[in-house]
Amino acid sequence: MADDFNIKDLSLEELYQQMGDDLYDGYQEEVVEGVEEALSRGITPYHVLTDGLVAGMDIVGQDFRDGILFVPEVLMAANAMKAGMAVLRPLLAETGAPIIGKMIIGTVKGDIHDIGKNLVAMMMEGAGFEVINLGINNDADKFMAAYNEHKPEIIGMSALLTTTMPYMKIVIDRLKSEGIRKDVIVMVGGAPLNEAFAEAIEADAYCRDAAVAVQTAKKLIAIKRGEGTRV
Ligand code: B1M
Repeated sequence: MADDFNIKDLSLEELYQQMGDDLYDGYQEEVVEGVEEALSRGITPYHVLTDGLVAGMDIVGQDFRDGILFVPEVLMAANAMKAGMAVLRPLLAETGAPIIGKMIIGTVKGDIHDIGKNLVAMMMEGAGFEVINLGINNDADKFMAAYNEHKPEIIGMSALLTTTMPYMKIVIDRLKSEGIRKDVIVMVGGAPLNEAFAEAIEADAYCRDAAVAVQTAKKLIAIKRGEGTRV
């Protein structure tokens, strides 16, 4: 961030714009500063996340797609995004809500995108779920091992590439062959997915974003426990 102005003088809209610019430029410290400034104005962590950070990352995504940004710059932006998310994570998690379920979540084999998956994990924690985050590049063995160790009600999978999304079906087929498919709720998400894909691979739900993931998890857990569909 340039030294010739004070972020405290910016309107909220200008502050978000500045955060987006800093994210785009991969300026970690400045992104953190922007997040802290927005929080100090009483903006909720959720809104700082979605209106500040995620909105900024959308621009990075568009320019990556259009060949304006390349992998090194996008990686720097991703790291700046993570620095901002690190400030928000404890705040999103500290709702004091009782644990309402357990989830394991990971990005599938061949895929190293983890920002969206981490965001889902953060929001689920904030909603009262215990979340075991398996990280990136998880094959079916890793999902199975984590399932056997933690016995979660929900398995969440993330994929950001059209080439890696089919791997979700391999994990689901493995759950079937191990005889545990009916015991666990499978939720999937990631930018290239949609409802039809989730249905085709026999996942229980496609989640467009982190907020939908939370709502869907609550709903499906309630149904699984025979508590009806109201959440
Ligand atoms: Co990559 N990349 N990338 N990338 N990258 C995309 C995905 C791409 C769409 C960019 C583009 O061309 N416009 C494109 C994929 C094209 C395609 O498959 N059709 C692409 C490509 C091609 C690649 C490489 C192949 C580039 C190369 O090497 N030539 C390479 C692949 C590496 C690999 O995985 N093997 C690559 C690498 C990278 C970086 C390492 C530089 C970096 C990742 C850093 C990181 O994650 N730590 C990166 C990034 C940052 C992106 C973009 C720009 C942004 C992704 C992101 O973080 N979005 C992305 C463009 C885009 O998506 N518009 C792109 C923000 C995040 C909050 O959103 O992840 O969608 P998202 O998550 C959302 C929802 O999707 C949903 O909720 C989240 C929060 O609301 N959701 C879930 C996600 N997971 C969920 C799981 C759930 C539920 C909901 O479980 C229940």
